[in-house]
Amino acid sequence: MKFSTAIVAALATVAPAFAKNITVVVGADASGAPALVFNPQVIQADVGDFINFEFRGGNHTVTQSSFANPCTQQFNTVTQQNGFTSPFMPYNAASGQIGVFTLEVTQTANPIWFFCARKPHCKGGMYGAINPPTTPGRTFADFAAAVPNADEPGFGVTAPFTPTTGSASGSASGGASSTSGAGSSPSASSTSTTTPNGASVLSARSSVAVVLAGVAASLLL
Ligand SMILES: *[C@@H]1O[C@H](CO)[C@@H](O)[C@H](O)[C@H]1NC(C)=O
Ligand SMILES: *[C@@H]1O[C@H](CO)[C@@H](O)[C@H](O)[C@H]1NC(C)=O
Ligand SMILES: [Cu+2]
Repeated sequence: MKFSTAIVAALATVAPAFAKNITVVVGADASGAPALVFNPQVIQADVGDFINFEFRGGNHTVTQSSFANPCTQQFNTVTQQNGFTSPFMPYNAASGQIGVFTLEVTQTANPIWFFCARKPHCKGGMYGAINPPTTPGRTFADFAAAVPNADEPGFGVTAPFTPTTGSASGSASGGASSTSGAGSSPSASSTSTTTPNGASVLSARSSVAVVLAGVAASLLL
């Protein structure tokens, strides 16, 4: 039985009726054993979808990075905001208690790159993307290929990230025309930046949803 916080429930009430819940398992493999994974690693989501990161092993974060710096939390120099991050979300094997970190997708024009900020987990495989482009040179495979040589400073360190402004003439070939930061939450921050180069901007709201108790992990997987 899963319980969500009032914050998540409030977001859900304003989401489109067709919004999907997408589960991403963090920190455990298919058998439930601890592993340095996000599963699935690549997520296709529509506006209004909720992505629920379920922390089922170890002690990890999900933190927004950028194409240029796949293992560093982004700092958007235009909005002066950090990319999203969860706190450290430790799995409690004794109780079976998991943490759930929920993002609501508010745009699909720009990809959302993410990683675990517990060094050296990013280079160990804990990175992923929401709606990565198919533009050659900007794909998830390109992002993944950059990870081994990326800086990985660990939790709490940010890297400047400057999105290309929406006045650029080119539009993304990943299928997007424009970004609407359709704010459906009073606490939402959103951006409306078109990035022809496919770099990510802050584009999702986050909230920490707690947590359930007393359910055996094997039943959850
Ligand atoms: C998604 O999850 C929320 C919160 O648990 C729930 O209220 C909503 O009905 C779910 N939506 C769908 C389409 O399953
Ligand atoms: C999770 O990791 C953080 C950062 O190292 C640490 O502060 C926290 O105590 C850890 N939690 C548990 C339950 O191990
Ligand atoms: Cu981790």
